[in-house]
Amino acid sequence: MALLDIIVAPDPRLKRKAEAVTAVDSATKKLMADMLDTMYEAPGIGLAAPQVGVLKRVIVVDAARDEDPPRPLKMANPKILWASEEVKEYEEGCLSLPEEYDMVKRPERVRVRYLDENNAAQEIEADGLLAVVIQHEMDHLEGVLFVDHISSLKRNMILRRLTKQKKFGKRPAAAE
Ligand code: K1U
Ligand code: ZN
Repeated sequence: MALLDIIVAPDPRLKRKAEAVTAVDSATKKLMADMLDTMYEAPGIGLAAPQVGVLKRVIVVDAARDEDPPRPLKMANPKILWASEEVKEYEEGCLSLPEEYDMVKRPERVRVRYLDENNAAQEIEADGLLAVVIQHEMDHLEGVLFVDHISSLKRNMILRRLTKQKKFGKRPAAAE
């Protein structure tokens, strides 16, 4: 197991488009396993390869509820085949935007085709939190962050806060 460093915004590496994998080989399979370990350790419910500095179209997701068994998904070259017209708003977070959250509207249901860790083509239909997280992670593959879906006023506030944190260190804990 290897834990990978998660890139924190603002960082130009989070704004680049990732490249398709030609096939899920042993290196991609190891990347998927390391990303999943990194995601659970963070802790998070999704992670995209560009967040760990790898510009490949690979994401991992586990949106199972705490009381349910883990349901990890490892996906290469995910493609949305269909998205519902109905949209739903959900409060999103991002491991690359620590402690920042905001409401984002996305299609409520999506059908997605991808290559699994064994290079086999799979299709799933997702709704609820799973649909939110898959779409959020797929945005990372295009260099898009959840703050790109909100007003420029809020986005700039969040990015300014994160820039300050990088310059001066992490926010102090609230006084007791
Ligand atoms: O950085 C990421 O892309 C991961 C992100 C995924 C996500 C969460 C919520 C809505 C959309 C996308 C996270 O995992 S942020 C952390 C988080 O939400 C969480 C952490 C532990 C338990 C439950 C949730
Ligand atoms: Zn994210």
